[in-house]
Amino acid sequence: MTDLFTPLRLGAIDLPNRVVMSSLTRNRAGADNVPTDLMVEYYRQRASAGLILTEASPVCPAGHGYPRTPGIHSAGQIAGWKKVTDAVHAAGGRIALQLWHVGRISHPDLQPDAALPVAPSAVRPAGQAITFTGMQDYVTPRALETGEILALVATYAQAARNALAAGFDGVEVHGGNGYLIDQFLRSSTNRRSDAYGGSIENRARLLLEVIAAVCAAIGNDRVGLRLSPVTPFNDIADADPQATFDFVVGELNRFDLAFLDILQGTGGAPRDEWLPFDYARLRSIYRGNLVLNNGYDFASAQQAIASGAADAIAFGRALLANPDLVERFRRGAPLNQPDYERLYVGEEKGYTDYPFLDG
Ligand code: 8OZ
Repeated sequence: MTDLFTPLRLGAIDLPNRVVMSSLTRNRAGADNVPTDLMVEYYRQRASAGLILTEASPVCPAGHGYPRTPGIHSAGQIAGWKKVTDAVHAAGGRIALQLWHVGRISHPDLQPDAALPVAPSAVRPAGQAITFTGMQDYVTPRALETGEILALVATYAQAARNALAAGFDGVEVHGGNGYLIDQFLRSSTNRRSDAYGGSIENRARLLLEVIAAVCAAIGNDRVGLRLSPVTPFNDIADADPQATFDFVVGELNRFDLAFLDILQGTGGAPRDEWLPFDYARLRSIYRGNLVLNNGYDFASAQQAIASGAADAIAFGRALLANPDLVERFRRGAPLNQPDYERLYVGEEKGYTDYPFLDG
């Protein structure tokens, strides 16, 4: 029987098990958003996961929207990530970098030259940005001009090449959670009248061009994609998420990606409060490897694999708090609980100090 401990090949990446570490923002990068030695230790500790997906990593300076998020656009950042990938590989693991651009979820205080954040349309998000001087209201972003999109797509491709130069086994394009690509996909944030707005086909154009460019840059068998069809995070909504994502997933088939990673549900809401969405339908449309994510425990993950609902399961909170999660699952051992006060602060506390089973 296929279960979480059955090896799996995702494109060019061979996983010894189907426990994937979900991308988790932790805000512990150093000066100039360079990965630190503490980050090396954090990822090294989690190398027994089948595949680590790193925290989201901005593809360019304008892609940043939070303090201390490690980029993949400078030589120093590439060198910092190389220490991470070397450590994970030396510990027997595999690691892919999540490519990120926040779009409108930023603030001039976090942008080069204090510029306005960019977005598909000048639609201001509700809520506040976390800046170096505290919380500040989001601003109305500047709508990207059609003529800027080619360079934006090329930026993702260059970031993917940077990721391979840094020793990553692959990349995951962040297409979810209300960030730039998702802002293009959704009717609530995309009011464009050019070829990148209006119909579902047009709203999906940026995503599909980014995927094509990243595949051309590093090979389709090292490229994954994160989508989150009904998460309302970052003030995003869609008139018809099922139609949008049925179309997107159908189009993705032509790229033969390493994997598609779907964040299910509606933020942290319990399962019975998730907005309606038919994930089995996506599964039936999509012909590649599917990773599902959100609130799985050992039993529900085993069930999802056994039933064929997913090929692998991504764990966020569980792997954050249990570096040896795979071994704990194997032994049926109890799990450490995450320290929610220290998700985004605390340096080593709540980060590299979670106990292993064997001390
Ligand atoms: C939590 C805090 C900041 C960013 C995401 C990259 O939700 C994030 C993120 C999560 O995808």
